Amino acid sequence: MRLNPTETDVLLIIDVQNDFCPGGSLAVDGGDDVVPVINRLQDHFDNIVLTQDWHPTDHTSFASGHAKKKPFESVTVAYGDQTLWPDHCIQGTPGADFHPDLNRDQAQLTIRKGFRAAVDSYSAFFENDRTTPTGLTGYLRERGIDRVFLTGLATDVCVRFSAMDARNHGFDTVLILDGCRGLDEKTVNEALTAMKEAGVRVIESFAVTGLAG
Ligand code: VGL
Ligand code: ZN
Repeated sequence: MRLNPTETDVLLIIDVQNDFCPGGSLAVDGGDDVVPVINRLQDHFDNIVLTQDWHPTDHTSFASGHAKKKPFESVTVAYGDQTLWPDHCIQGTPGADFHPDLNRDQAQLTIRKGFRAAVDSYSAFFENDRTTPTGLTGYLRERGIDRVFLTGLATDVCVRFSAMDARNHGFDTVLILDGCRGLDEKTVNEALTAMKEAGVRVIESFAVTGLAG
């Protein structure tokens, strides 16, 4: 069935940044493949919001700041477990820039997240302490938006957390599978199961654009 987004829908484009694309410090396999898919989708939406992972150099999620810790290990911080990552998306660096081919002319808002040194933020809605809002819920509500379509990177981290929070806030939530790529096959599958259980609808971009691939 063809979906026709209206003015009460938003396309949310999560973290399509150089560091998450091939050649970047936290590269997702095929991360740049989402760019043409997302660019085609944008013609079908009145409302488009970007997120940008935006960390200070001493960010708590960087393994480099924790003695004897390596990327992908975890530590306990004030709000619980935090996975450690290679340094990535440092404010003002090329790695934090959006992929150069991503069309950004139609986006109405960029939400930057993870800018507090002591708190990571995977979700577009809430930081990892699960209590600090980014303001996105209020923005969408005030604009009368009730359905969120998700695309971007990474399926198993920031896309997953954003989709779950969208559901928890009562938005109809749709994941556009070919507009997303993940870090790891196993955690991508876990993420898809968890999202579907939470009521997230999973589609291919074809359902919106009518175009294959
Ligand atoms: C992300 C790990 C750390 C993401 C951001 O965008 O999925 N993953 N920071
Ligand atoms: Zn990050």
